[in-house]
Amino acid sequence: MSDCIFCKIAAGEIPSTKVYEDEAVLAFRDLDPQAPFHVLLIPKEHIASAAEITPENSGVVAHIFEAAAKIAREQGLEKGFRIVNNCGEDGMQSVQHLHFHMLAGQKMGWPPFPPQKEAE
Ligand code: DGP
Repeated sequence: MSDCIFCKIAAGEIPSTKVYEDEAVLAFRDLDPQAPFHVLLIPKEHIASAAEITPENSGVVAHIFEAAAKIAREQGLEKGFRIVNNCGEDGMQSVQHLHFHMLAGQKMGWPPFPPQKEAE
């Protein structure tokens, strides 16, 4: 996808701080970190969102989770981490290329959204 920021990062056309790379997956530091450790894991192939995962392309998702476990070992994240995928408008996805946020270095909050008042 010629106008996709994350395709450009994967192609090396936009610089990023890489944490992990192999033939199918890239992990790089988020521009706007929300935790002491915050990287984005992306497939190099363009998949627009989690809603576009199919039997044909789902293998790369397993590959991304393997990469995350490797990163956790390499970066000393033995206390744990959180992986988040934002999908679509309600999921607050802002970049339309599948990505997983890997957050660590502090205790995470839950739930990840303000409590909503129930409809009366
Ligand atoms: P989301 O809101 O889930 O679509 O997350 C998109 C994330 O991508 C957001 O945390 C900021 C990050 N981001 C956007 N543009 C760039 C960029 O050019 N470089 C880097 N490193 N991160 C970016």
